[in-house]
Amino acid sequence: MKKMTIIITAFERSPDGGKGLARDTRVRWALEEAGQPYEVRLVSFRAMKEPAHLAVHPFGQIPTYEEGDLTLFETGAIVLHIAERHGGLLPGDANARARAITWMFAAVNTVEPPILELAIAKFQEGDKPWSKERLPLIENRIRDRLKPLSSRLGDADWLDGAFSAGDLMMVSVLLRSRASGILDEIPNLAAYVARGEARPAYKRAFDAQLAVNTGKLPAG
Ligand code: GTB
Repeated sequence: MKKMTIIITAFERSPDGGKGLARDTRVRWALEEAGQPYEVRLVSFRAMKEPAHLAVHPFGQIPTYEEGDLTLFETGAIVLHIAERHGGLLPGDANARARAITWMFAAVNTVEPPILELAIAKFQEGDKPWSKERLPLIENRIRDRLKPLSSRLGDADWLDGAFSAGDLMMVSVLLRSRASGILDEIPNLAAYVARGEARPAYKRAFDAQLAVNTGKLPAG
């Protein structure tokens, strides 16, 4: 069977200037871990809300994933799809696989919401009169998630045995809590994230998105 080209979408210019925080990085990382080549279609903020992109992503966001006649959105679903079809991201044992997928859901459904809330509160509501009082409340909600995660991780390298898509998603989510200083309050989680960043596949993904945002290399 002919291998289909994988095409993902990413910001034409990420608001973070290439710090790797936009969500295409986690998809690039999964593809790099799986050893799958991919192409990137860059989209502007305006193009994201136009019909052509809305046909691929109903909420007008990035990233998306296209492979032949399959189109996907939502990074959790995209990373799971990649992990299920290629080796290296999910264990072979059925129970271990289910646990790795559980960590993927925990990342996007339990840990990411307060981290995202803080970003929204800072960048979209920072000028509101109540903002200063609200920020510490959200920061504590992040701590309420990171502390139990830290206890569960303990001194292990990864959340459940070998590195998996669960770690890929969790590290990706935690990266966005670093700027607040909260990640560095918890040394074993900071080290966990650093281990993720040190993986060659992460570095390739990071460099690829950085190149787009600094205009140094073609998107693919
Ligand atoms: N739940 C979806 C998923 O996981 O795929 C969320 C997708 C999403 O939020 N996409 C964002 C987007 O397209 C980009 S990643 N936003 C444009 C819009 O909604 O109109 C979020 C993001 C954006 C910018 C930074 N940054 O600059 O630091 C970090 C993360």
